[in-house]
Amino acid sequence: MKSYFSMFVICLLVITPVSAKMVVLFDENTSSEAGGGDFPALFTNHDAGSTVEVTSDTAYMGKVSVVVTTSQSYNNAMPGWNYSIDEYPYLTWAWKKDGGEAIMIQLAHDNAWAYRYVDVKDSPGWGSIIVRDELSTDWQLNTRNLVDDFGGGWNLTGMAFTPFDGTAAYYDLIVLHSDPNEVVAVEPAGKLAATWGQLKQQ
Ligand SMILES: [Ca+2]
Repeated sequence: MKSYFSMFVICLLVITPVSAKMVVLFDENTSSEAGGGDFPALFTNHDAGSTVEVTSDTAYMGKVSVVVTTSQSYNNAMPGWNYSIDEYPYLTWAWKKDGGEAIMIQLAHDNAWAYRYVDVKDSPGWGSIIVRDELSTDWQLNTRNLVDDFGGGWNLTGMAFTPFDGTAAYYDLIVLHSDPNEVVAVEPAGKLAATWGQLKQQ
């Protein structure tokens, strides 16, 4: 009887699916991500000659990240983006800054701008949550509960990368997910690449 019970438990462990939901907005610029394989093309607005490119020079996860030059690039209505924050309340992203004094990411909610995270200071006074008081000059992983920070009942429709100053800002592993304790990263082939616990240790 005991062995039958053990087999039952093992079967449960094998067949129990990962219940968490997630959307990879950007990691390796693959066709399965929210950029459809051309993430930079989502950013149709560019201030002060800002550029958005995928680079293999540095990455938090995998082989590439996205590099953005000053002052900012954005789109409040990216094609196909209408992600319910009630369904995906957690945003995880990695970033680092080369030069300057700040780094920001802005989230468009139902085509409007109001939700922002920044390192160090919000110089324009747009209204931002300050993630940390020191600039992330090396890769820093962030996870925020969007419902806790901004309330629920809205959809993510776009994004802005805002380096402000310095040379450039780098972003990687931008993921919407439903459970901070579940797997949040997959490799392009769909193979599990890292668990949340492993990510936290990096
Ligand atoms: Ca990556």
